[in-house]
Amino acid sequence: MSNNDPDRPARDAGDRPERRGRFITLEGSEGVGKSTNLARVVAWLEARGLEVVQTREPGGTPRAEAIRELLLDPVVEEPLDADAELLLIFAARAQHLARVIRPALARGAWVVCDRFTDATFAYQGGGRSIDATRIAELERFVQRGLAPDLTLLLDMPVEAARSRLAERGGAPDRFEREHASFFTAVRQAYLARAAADPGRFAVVDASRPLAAVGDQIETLLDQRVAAWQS
Ligand code: Z5A
Repeated sequence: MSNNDPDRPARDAGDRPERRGRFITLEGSEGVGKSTNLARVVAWLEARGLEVVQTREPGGTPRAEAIRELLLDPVVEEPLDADAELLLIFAARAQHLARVIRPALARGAWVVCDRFTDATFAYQGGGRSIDATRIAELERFVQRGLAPDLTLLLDMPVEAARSRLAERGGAPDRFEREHASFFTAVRQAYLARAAADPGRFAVVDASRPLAAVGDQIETLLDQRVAAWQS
């Protein structure tokens, strides 16, 4: 396979050889507190003198953020086909990986990302019922073996999370307009992925007060990061 873009890092066979930093993702259904707690993860890492790149999906680069706008825009005249949605998400991810995530990991930075491919398995797989094997094909094609080292899954009942968002206010985006049953399927898909890969996932009870959630996240970071460094 040719690589004509001089900015594109060399293809990473099995990913590890060119990768020095660590990759942490935060996942969960809408309103569980990912964005709020991401700041706590970043602060914990920076307090240990680590270079941290804080980013999000869909998005993380100007072009990927433009794709995010397409995905979230609730244009009702032209519904977005589920396959088109899936491909747009992986197009944004390819750009994000090439421009931000791979270069950061290669220079030894730690990447903390608000959602990544587990969200695709949860939303497009669980929520939209797209076959997981098709999502996994795109995952292999786009990520070439790169996966998070640690995924914090913030979990809580769907209705309680949705009422947090209602309190926050603002116009609902295209996903937020989905019915509660969609988000129940998303939550179940996330929990199934966490159960299947306990070495990478840590499930956090996000229904508790913010301080308690943050404390559990810090305890998990203490345990997991210490294990990596031993
Ligand atoms: N999507 C997809 O379909 N497939 C994919 O592969 C990817 C994404 C990557 C945009 O993501 C949409 O993209 C998303 C799925 C889809 N749509 N949905 N739904 P997003 O991450 O931007 O969307 P989001 O999950 O809706 O983000 P959010 O609304 O900002 O939720 P959050 O980040 O988890 O929560 P928060 O903003 O940190 O907190 C929500 C409110 O609760 C806020 O007022 C906080 O102050 C409050 N909060 C937080 N924690 C607590 C606690 N512990 N107690 C009380 N109140 C709290």
